[in-house]
Amino acid sequence: MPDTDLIFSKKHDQLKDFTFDRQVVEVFPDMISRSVPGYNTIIDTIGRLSQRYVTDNSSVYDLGCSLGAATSAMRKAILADNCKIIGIDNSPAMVERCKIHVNAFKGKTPVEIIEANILDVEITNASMVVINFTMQFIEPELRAQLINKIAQGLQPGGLLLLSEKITHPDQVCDQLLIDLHHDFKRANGYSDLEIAQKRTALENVMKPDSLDIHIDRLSTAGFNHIAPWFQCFNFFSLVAIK
Ligand code: GEK
Repeated sequence: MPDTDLIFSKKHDQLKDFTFDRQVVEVFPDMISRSVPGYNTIIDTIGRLSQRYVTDNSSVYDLGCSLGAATSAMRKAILADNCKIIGIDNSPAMVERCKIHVNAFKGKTPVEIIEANILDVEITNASMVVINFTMQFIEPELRAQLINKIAQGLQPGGLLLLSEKITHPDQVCDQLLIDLHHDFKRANGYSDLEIAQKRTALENVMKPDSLDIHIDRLSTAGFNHIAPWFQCFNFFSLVAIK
């Protein structure tokens, strides 16, 4: 059983910006599954997609891998030979714990977990790239550069899986989706105080785009086939094929 996320359960006099530090690492599996609608479905689907799209002699990237949930799902599912999975995260505490999680299982596909900024790493010979709820933490003006780099590093026919929290351009719909997400968190045991304090802590750190902006950015980068396959409230996941 993962430790329960109680980080924002007490009133903080001064809220600091949210960071992926050791305290977050301790409760991360509980935090993400109680906060992100459809998280487990998305992780399962990443595994299924890797079985279909990962090709022999290629690389697979998990950008912002946290504790390696997507990496592990792909490692279990990949059938192709002579591939490797590269998981990248810039939080030292996440990387340290991720290595322990990943090394606890053996699999035919080797995994390398690297501590780095995903903006700085090279992507080459990739058949699949996953960026699962990480782009929202990248400065908006740097997102096109990241997507262009992924598009260039993917083989023709390669697949990008992108999941993000989104905003809705219509204010009424946006507020409704936010309210429904907060209801989801309340139903999963978070109090109004926890929801409000986490929201404030994330304000300067997480900057969601609209679905249209994501799709435009992917088309401009040269992805020929784009399909949002999952949406629940203000969270979505899409596949983009080069
Ligand atoms: C999962 N994908 O479980 N470079 C590298 N890592 C980064 C950067 C960056 N510039 N910015 C943020 N991160 C995971 C969940 S969590 C999503 C992803 C969430 C990392 C950050 O350290 C954290 O581990 C991850 O991106 C975002 O499928 O918590 O909402």
